[in-house]
Amino acid sequence: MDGGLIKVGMRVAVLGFGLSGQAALTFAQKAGAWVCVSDSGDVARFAEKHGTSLDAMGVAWEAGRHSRDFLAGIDAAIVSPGVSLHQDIIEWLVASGVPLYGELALVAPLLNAPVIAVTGTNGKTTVTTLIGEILKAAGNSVFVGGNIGTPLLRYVLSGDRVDVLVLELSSFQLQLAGTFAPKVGVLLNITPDHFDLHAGMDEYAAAKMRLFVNQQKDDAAVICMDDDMAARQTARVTSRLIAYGHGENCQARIGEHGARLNWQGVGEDYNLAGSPLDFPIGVSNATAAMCATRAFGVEAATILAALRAFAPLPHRLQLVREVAGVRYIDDSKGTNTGAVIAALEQTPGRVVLIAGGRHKGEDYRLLAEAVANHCRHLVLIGEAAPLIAEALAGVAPMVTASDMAAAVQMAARLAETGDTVLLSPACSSFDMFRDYAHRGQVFAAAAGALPEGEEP
Ligand code: UMA
Repeated sequence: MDGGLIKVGMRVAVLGFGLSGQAALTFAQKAGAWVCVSDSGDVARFAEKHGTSLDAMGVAWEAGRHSRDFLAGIDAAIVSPGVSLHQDIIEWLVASGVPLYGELALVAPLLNAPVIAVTGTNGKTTVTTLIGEILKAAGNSVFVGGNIGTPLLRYVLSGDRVDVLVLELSSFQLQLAGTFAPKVGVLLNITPDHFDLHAGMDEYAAAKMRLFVNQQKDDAAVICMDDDMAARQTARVTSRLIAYGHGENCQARIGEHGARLNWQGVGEDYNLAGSPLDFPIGVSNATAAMCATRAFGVEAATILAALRAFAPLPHRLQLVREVAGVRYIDDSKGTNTGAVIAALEQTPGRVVLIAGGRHKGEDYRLLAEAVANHCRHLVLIGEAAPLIAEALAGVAPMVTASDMAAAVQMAARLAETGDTVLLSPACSSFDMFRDYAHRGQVFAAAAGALPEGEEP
């Protein structure tokens, strides 16, 4: 197999052995490299989960740390997205002249189909899924992957050939992207997130902008002008800019229930009234997808039909129960302050907000205005509960719950008729749950277990 940057006989270390790292191991082995694995996770758990199979394959491994002794003498390191670049071992590897490759850097020289790639703090999964659906409706064979769950290396390893790859890309994946260049790149927004692994907002924005740096002049850069930080980045774009948003100068101008796209001098109307995407963020996401697929050559009528047929994704502002006049909404994917603010702004009536989980370095004071305007009460869970309580002291009344079931029961007692109990945590889930989907399922189960009862 042609391994591109990974050559026969190279000594390669895979850093981080999750979904990406496992695909990277197979890829590097198939490319003929000698491969070892280094994972900083708990030694006993790693040994139990992976030790036997790695030993059987003759793959050297270490867990519990990334050590110089173990990594000495390697020719290249394949770095998983969750591995922070701000750690001594990375600095040491760089100083030792060891090239660091992310998944995108590895696949860039090997891709056999054009790519549409989506990044942004919030909305990536929805827009990526929408683009995939539109392209399928237009008769294309499509691989949808990346941060959405299937490593891109799995596609390369499969030997498949599709018409187009649609990728959701995180800032972590874009950091070590090498020569990767999408035919169409989409930037939705840049609001604070992931300060556990990024040094700050500038580094985070710079990582997102790597999406566009290797594009050719006739490639397309679809960027949302409603987001200040994203709009400011357009000065750095050298490919074909397709600006969308509410502003007069946008090529795709968002209205109340849809958007008007100016395409080669002709105005095209995309009316989403009455469809599942007919709410402010839904229309914005739909507009991003319409610009991306129109730039890819899909006909307007096909795009509109696919947009109108789209079913919303789970754990994103998903209504899971209505009982005693109170709506229970699962927005477990709301893992940063920007997502929570958007969720609160879109929820009618007063909200009892369940928030908290694993802290990712964000400043929860950013929530103050939206919480003051929309929340009747806060119910805090998880490791970040004390930090959120401190940041929002005096903004809204609050209680702390020990687990999700208790949080939902407390929220049910605090909510009044017409209110919404909203799970939108502003944090990751890993302190209490397997992942955000598991957190959403536990929330829905707890809401489902509430007695029918009287109106509150
Ligand atoms: N690890 C180390 N060293 C470190 C940190 C972690 O060895 O310094 C180890 C951990 O012990 C663990 C492994 O790395 O064993 C986990 O690797 P990873 O965090 O890179 O995760 P993967 O399982 O490879 O999944 C990654 C993406 N995860 C992250 O970016 C954190 C998945 O996105 C993605 O679906 C998958 O690749 C396939 O492409 C998830 C995610 O949470 C959904 N993304 C973040 C988000 O959406 O907010 C960015």
